[in-house]
Formats: sequence, C-alpha cells, structure tokens
Amino acid sequence: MFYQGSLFGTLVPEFDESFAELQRLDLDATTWVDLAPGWLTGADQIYDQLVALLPFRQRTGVRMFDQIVDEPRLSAWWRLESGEPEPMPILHGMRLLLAERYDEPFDSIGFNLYRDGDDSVAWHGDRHRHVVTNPVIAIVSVGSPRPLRLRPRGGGTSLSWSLGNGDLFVMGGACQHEWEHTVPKVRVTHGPRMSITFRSV
Ligand SMILES: O=C(O)CCC(=O)C(=O)O
Repeated sequence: MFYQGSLFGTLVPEFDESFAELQRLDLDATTWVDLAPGWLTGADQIYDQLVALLPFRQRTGVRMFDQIVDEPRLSAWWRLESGEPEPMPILHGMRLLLAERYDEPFDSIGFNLYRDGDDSVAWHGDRHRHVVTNPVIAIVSVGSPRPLRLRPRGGGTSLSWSLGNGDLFVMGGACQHEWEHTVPKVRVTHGPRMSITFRSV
C-alpha cells in the first residue's frame, strides 16, 4: 500500500515552523478551523514509513450513533504515557511545535488509514468533548487527498476540504460540541490517505 503522488511529497520531510500558509476560518462565533496547505513536505515518505512501522488494525464493535460497527478504516495509536518515543522523530518535533502554537499538551497521536474509497468515518464529534471543553484536534494528512466535511451538529449545509499531501487542518473552539465531521466514502481515489491526529487526552 505504498503511495507516491505529489511533487512536494517526494522532498525531504520537513514541516513549516513559521506556519506561513496557515489561514483561519471562523465557522461561527465560537468555532474555528485552521488550514495550512502543504504544511509538511516529503509527506509521501512519512506515509510509507508509517505504513511499514505501525501496527494498524481495524477497530471492531465501535459505537456509532445507535449502531455497533466495525470501523471501515485501520487505526494505530501513540500515547505519551506509554513512555515510548513517537514512532518517527519528525512526529516529536511536529507535536511539540503544534502543542506550543495551540497551547495544548497534544499527548496522543492517532493514525487513521483510509485504504481506498470504501474506507471512511461517519459523521461524529470527537468523544473526548465529554471530558474536555473545546478540545483542539490537529490533523496532518499524508497520502492521496480525501474530502473531510464539517456540518452543524444534527445537519445543515456542509463545508468540505480536500486533505492529503501534507496539509495541516486544525479544528478548534466549539467544533467538537457544535459541529460534526466526516471522511465520506468516495467512488474514486488516487491512492490511500492517512490522517495523523494530535489530541490532548
Ligand atoms: O481522518 C480524518 O481526517 C478525521 C479523523 C477523525 O475524524 C477521527 O479520527 O475522529
């Protein structure tokens, strides 16, 4: 499941410490998202190395709304409390920089692998909104772009971003409380996508 898809993806892996391309969009009075396209260069190498390194598995018996389902994607996790270093040194640098910028510990990294257009995640707000008010979630996408959509909780017009190839996308404010997000199934993809998600748990 190797991927080589973008011109910038083949460069030496490096992230933009200056966040020069980052733009904030206020979705409403209390919710914002940040987008920095191509924030990570060399994203193809990161994708390939993480696929080779991480023990990806499918989570089974997950509650989604009123249903218990097997997740149609593969996942792996890293937690600071494990005492293990991040799976790649560059993730350590990324995590500390994002933690500083967003004033969050970001002590957990979740990796989600969407192998093809049938892999997806349904509309949801992250569960840890029940224990943390206004959790910030930073997502670095590597591999082939896939849409990530946001809509007001319960329905309404959705917004869509195509995320892959090193894009950084951050959800903040009341996003997990008042909005929902999804990575929908798609008919056509140009390859797999992985999201690297930084959270404070
Ligand atoms: O893969 C993504 O970009 C979104 C991940 C997500 O929604 C989640 O893991 O809760």
